[in-house]
Amino acid sequence: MSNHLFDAFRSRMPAPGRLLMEIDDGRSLSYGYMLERSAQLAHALLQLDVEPGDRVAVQVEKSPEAVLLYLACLRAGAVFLPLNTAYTLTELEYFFSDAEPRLVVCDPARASDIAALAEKTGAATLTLGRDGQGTLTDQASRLPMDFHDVARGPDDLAAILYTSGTTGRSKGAMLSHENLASNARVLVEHWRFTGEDVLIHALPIFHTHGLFVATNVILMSGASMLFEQKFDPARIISLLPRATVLMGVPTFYVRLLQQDGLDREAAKNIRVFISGSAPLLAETHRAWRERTGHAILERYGMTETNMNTSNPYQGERRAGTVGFPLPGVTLRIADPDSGAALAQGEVGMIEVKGPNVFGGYWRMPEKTKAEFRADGFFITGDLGLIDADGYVHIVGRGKDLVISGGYNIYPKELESEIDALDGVSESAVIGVAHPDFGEGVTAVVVRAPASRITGAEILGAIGERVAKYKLPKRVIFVDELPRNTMGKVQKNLLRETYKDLYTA
Ligand code: MLC
Ligand code: AMP
Repeated sequence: MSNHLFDAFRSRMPAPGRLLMEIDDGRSLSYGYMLERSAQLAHALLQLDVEPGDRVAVQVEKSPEAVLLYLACLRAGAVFLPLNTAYTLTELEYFFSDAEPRLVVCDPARASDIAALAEKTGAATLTLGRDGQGTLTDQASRLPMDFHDVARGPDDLAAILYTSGTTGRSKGAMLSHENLASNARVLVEHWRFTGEDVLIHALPIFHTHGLFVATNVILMSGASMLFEQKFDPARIISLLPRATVLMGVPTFYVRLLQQDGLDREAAKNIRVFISGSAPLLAETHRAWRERTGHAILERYGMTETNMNTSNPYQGERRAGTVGFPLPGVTLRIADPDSGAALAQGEVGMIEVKGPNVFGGYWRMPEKTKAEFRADGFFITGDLGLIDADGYVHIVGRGKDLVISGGYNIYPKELESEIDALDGVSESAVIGVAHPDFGEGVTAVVVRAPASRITGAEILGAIGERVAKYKLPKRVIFVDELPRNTMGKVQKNLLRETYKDLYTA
């Protein structure tokens, strides 16, 4: 047996001397170097007793070495478990206890705190810094530069990515080698990637977009990337003439439009601009076309399913739509309650099936069962319709979720944290239109009787426990929350009341 995903990359790999990444610190890294260094890291994993199927939890700053570690995990048969660098120790403690990793790799600056947490679940802790240095690299640098990849079949796990849930507890989405390989193959074909492409990679590499959509597509086409530690709009403009593709969340495009240097001349070498992870406003699509002459290609995916739909490469890229189901993906619009298929044009639950769709949530068979129909379709929680020309439109969400700058925030998690504070009676967290982040997390809070708790105090208290990007941009105090006759908080009324909060 072969190693399903890594062999797929290998089969498309160019000559060892070809460039894989040019990094913003001036370094360049070839395909040959990637093979040698990921082999050394894979040896190190085996030395650390990582066995096939063991989880390797990784919370490190973006660096080329972090990508090599992902590849080493694949080659060693381990399950890669990337974690947002913004996660607090409270959040990490939950992930470690749930996933029970064999090994935790973290930034040197956080090593002592994280090692103490990891120890509780019996995991060893090694470090990997932004500059690529750390105890893991030290150990790997003494090991052989070739490695016999551990056999892994299509259904074996390649990665677990945690996604928050409507109940406030995060769930680990289990992604197989074939989930990732099939999607990367389809995207390479659909978006016409070749070995000549140069992608500007400015996304974080701990979520689906930057890790699988961007990185896997490059590896699957033998192309290269300009690998940026951070999204810096002025720098992205300066890189455009040397690149052929940019992938980003809508906030990237909104911020780039604020740059003077964005024009047709700057964008003339670009083959395609791709957007996803959150809705791209039709207004941004139009403004981009006016400035650059390019219609942004919008696609739709999620952690559990990888990419589901895409606007066409050739053909009309329609603003406000996410295009057509990708080859191999079946998408239907169903009645949210019964699951019965709805007629074309009707709004309902978006459900998908295909080789891209994950196998289930880690150690949560009941939650997994609840999110699949009996005939195998996954219930995305997104509401949409298919128009007369077959374009899929996302018109809302059946799940209580806020997407801010491409990051998902589940209100339930924040409400539980806020409600637990002394001085708070209850709260409702909503998303409100925000010019930069798309939606701004907003907390509407009812104080407890005689309490004088302030917004700053609330943010200070929960800021110790949840990642910074989840924190409400505003806290609003009210006497009571609007409720329907069943006693349920009417978030639609709150969203309406505060709709101009960030734009007025
Ligand atoms: C940063 N902050 C955010 C935020 N990002 N707040 C809300 N939403 C966000 N997305 C906070 C910071 O902590 C900081 O707080 C303040 O906002 C200002 O930070 P900044 O310097 O403006 O932020 P920046 O570092 O520039 O980050 C913005 C960003 C980043 C848009 C570049 O959020 C980003 O890279 N987003 C991409 C997320 C992504 O990859 N999503 C894909 C998920 S996969 P303070 O208090 O310090 O001022 C998926 C599936 C699919 O969804 O289909 O792809
Ligand atoms: P995540 O759980 O982080 O993978 O986020 C997935 C969610 O992001 C989806 O369920 C959608 O709600 C949303 N999403 C992704 N791409 C788009 C898009 N192009 N338009 C609208 N929503 C999107």
